[in-house]
Amino acid sequence: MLVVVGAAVVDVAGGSVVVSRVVADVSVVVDVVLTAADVVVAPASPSLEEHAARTIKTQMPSDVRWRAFIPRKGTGGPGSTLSSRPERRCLAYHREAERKPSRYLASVPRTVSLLAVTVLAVAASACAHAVNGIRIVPEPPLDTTTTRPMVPAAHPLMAIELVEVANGLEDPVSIASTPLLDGLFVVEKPGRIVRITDTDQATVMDITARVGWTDFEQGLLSMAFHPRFPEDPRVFVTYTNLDEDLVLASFEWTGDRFDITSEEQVLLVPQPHKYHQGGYVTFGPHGLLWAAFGDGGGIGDRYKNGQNTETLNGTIVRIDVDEGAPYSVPETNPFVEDGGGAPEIWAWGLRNPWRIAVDNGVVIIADVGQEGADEIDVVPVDEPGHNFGWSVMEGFGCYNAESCETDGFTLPRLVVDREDSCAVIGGPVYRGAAIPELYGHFVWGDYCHGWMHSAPLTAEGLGDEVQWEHFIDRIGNITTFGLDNDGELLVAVLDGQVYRLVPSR
Ligand SMILES: [Ca+2]
Repeated sequence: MLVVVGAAVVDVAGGSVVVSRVVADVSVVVDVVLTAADVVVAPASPSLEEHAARTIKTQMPSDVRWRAFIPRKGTGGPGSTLSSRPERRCLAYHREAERKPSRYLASVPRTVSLLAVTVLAVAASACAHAVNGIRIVPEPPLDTTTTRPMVPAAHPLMAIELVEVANGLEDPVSIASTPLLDGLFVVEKPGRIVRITDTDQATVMDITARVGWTDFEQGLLSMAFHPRFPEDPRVFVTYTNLDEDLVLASFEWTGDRFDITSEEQVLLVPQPHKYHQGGYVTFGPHGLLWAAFGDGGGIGDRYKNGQNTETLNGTIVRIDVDEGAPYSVPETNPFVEDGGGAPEIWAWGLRNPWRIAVDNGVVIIADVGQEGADEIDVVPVDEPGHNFGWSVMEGFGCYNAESCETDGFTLPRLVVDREDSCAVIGGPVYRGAAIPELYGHFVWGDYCHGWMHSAPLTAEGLGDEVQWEHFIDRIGNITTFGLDNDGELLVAVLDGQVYRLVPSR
């Protein structure tokens, strides 16, 4: 059995499949002839080299695209050892399959890497008769099912480019903008906000002396301008204070900076541990403030905050910062009328919702998981009271339970497979003009692996996931997405850069 994935020109002749030539800078498998019965088609992956993916035109009669992934020339792969002698060629396949998986893992997504190795192993197997004395051991069969449909072949977007907007930032973790002020505002985790314009990069708030952080997930974490800014000059931020508890506070804009003497504390969320602050703050319909808080840490919800509705740990909070001192709660919050939990809570059962998006009638929560899966949860903005299940559940499975009924829990719309991720970074819903193909898409990425994906908002929540590896190389440690004043998409990486994403056609 040959799993054919990737980029090659394939001919069909007399019921056999001839992998006869490979495009451009992809090295070559010559004349591997198999019968159709020997071949299984894997879902074409958009994570292949975009060049090669565009070049492949051959369609099989079944309207299935046939591809083969072959490593590049000049990297020690079979292309560099090709010979007219079948024995040498097969030996090269064999060696490649046996010895080189790590190189593929470094250069392409894991799934594709494994498939590539499998192709090589099976290619070796297919011509084992020519390699006397060498035992060929193919990789185990692969599960070729996928929950990530490929980008439609007709997709006109060929690439997305990163245009550097700023660099030299210290641990940028949040990006904000407001139409009434030029530039971007970037949160540096140690406790600063930096304003970035076309001509300047200046610190406009520095509360490093008030920010306590002894571990990675703490610090100044996010900011959001009041929706009536600058009539209401407040920006709302979250940070871990010197007691390492999470603070939601406001500061006032003075015209060229935020006045740190104007701080008003809105919420204090005690943190039992150093991890899982969540900490995102944003505004939604009717000018209400939304904030996402993590379970407070400890592996596996040690403090059992996920299902504890008396604490704000592990919840989405919705409050009104225009009424009350320092806030009031809308009467439609789930525990306002009948009790049973903190009145600020809008939803709960979350582990580490580092980012949420409140957009166009829905709330999208990117909740970083413990072990099995990160979640993307999507619920209507006018449906308070969802319980997302942590830590009874993680993703679609049980976590702190031998068995669990899903009754009463809102299951994720999508889970991010941990095979190729470590922490989901939720973004906004893109509504800019530069990349119309992505209009209305919710965007997310992975902190460790630097990939970006998106999916369109639909009546059901989210449509088919689009893997951007087709469009753009992986980047560094993605910490946050953001939007500029024009609604165009930005992304920041921990190394200190902020990029604008622009199309290339
Ligand atoms: Ca959940």
